[in-house]
Amino acid sequence: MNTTQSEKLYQTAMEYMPGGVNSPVRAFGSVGRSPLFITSASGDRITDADGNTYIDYVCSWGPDILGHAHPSVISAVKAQCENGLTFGACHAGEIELASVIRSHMPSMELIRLVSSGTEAVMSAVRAARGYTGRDLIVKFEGCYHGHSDGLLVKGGSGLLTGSIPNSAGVPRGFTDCTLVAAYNDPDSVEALFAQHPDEIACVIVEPCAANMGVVPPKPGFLEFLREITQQHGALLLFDEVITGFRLGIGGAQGVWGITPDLTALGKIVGGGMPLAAYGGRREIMECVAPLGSVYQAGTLSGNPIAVAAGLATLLELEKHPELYSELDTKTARLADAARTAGMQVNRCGSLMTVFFTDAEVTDHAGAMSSDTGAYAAYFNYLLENGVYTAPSQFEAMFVSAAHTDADIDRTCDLIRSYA
Ligand code: KE4
Repeated sequence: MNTTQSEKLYQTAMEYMPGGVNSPVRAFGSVGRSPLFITSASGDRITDADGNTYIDYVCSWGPDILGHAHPSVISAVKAQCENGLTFGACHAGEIELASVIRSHMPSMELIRLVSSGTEAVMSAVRAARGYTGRDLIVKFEGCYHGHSDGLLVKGGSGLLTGSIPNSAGVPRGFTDCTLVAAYNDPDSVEALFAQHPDEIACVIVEPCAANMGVVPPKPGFLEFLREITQQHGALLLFDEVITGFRLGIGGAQGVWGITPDLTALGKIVGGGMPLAAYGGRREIMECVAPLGSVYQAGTLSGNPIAVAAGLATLLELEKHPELYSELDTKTARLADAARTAGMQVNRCGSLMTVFFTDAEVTDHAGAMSSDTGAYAAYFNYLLENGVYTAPSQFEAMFVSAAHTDADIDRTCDLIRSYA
């Protein structure tokens, strides 16, 4: 496969951007090759600077659930562009998008639009602290919630101590209020509440983890989190940046029938444009400025172009409810092919990860036991054969409505023939 142009572009990019990229995972560091530079995408295909076309299972890390360049989204964005790109003022589209979001996630009684998942989660955590008057938060090892300082942590020794930063540039004090539990391990959460009664503002969780590879919640785990937070006056914050509108039109909270106090959304809700959102119970969100004293703001929050893309995407999802069962069937076929090839597979709806380990992966430790070198070889085998999957073991494959049966079949054949 000729990737000469991408390699040239990469060399030049490194003169301008750290590692030549604007987000680390794009650097292909863990799969041992220089990154592709993409020039165009349509449906379930992307094309790189050398003219190579791939069946795309990254889907821009989730936003492209309809496939790339969906006509309805493109026309909505083009139409809005003619009216101006940004006003820094209120516009009716914000109301329409917020009302569509709330119609599918009624737990989000009040909603604030922002520009990235990181911003959504960071702001929701601040709202939780402002509302409860408590400082501590609990997150789970292996879950990723964006790059705000207090969430760039790894478990302290034995998990019961304050966390330690897992990024340079984050002062130790910024993570002292972040406690880390083990995903799918209720005892680790019980222990933190026992040690810090009445001090925990919220528990933040990916309702289906997808940043250590896909690790679904064990039966009862989310219900347990709902109960223990209610018992202790803490809030439950669902980070649905990936699962929102992905697992169903009502997100993970719709699939499992759990009402969180706060939700963060991203990716699909912006339809491929920089838009995310957080929201929750009215009395919590009424703490947010200008109503309340929790400050949060953004020049491009609720940007008209991003709102147009997000709204067009959600309206398409509403028009085609059958899409979710079709996504489930397509992804189940990919999972079956991977299991036939001897891989460990975790799947939740149209999210999937293959692991190269003998043991079932149900938590961070299990994910870390997988052979990342074997994953890199698998990634490159698929890429050389025209299939672009996540360039990291600890990410997810995303399937879109645009993935044709022929392309799913072709991918399954490739996976099955991978020995
Ligand atoms: P952004 O700031 O990247 O829009 O969203 C942060 C975020 C928050 N919560 C969850 C559950 C997320 O998965 C993310 C971001 N996801 C990664 C991929 N796992 C984005 C890709 C990247 O970092 O380049």
